[in-house]
Amino acid sequence: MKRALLIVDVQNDFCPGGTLAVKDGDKVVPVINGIMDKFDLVISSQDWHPEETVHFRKWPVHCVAGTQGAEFHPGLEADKIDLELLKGTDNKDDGYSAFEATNASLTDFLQENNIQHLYVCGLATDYCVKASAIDAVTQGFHTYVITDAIAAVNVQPGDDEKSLQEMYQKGCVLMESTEIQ
Ligand code: VGL
Ligand code: ZN
Repeated sequence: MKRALLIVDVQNDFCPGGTLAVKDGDKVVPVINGIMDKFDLVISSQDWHPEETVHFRKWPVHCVAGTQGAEFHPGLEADKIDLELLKGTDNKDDGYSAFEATNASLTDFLQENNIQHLYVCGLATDYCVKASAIDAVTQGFHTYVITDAIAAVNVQPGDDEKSLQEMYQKGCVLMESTEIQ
């Protein structure tokens, strides 16, 4: 049984002080650092937008490719990442899911490395974590969402709970980091 950790969008702009800061976004960092060594492979995604995109009609400008806001949170142990995916690079769509990355195919990478179990953490619960986890389970991967290693935008209060429910309904397993063997 081989398993991989997918770290979604742990980037400066989604952390306190960033342009699309998620409440407690930075709190996921030590939790993620503490579990990275448990996995055969570690994969990250980064929101990597062009300066002008339809995405910025609904969101403040964030994670523009190559800017400091698009960098990983400085506390993340990024040297342990085996594959860095970039997504949201197109100017015509949101690109929420790590499976929509444009620099590499997550599906191909998982298949080539015989990964059947994908553990998802990072930011934000209600957008990119949700989209990535649902794509993973839909593609047939055993998919786990690490509930103490995610944080939500919560445009509407309760979006976090709704998102967890939706992921669970689609077949994702919800678990805490302490339950990972
Ligand atoms: C995200 C809103 C806009 C995310 C990205 O990473 O969840 N959310 N762009
Ligand atoms: Zn974005």
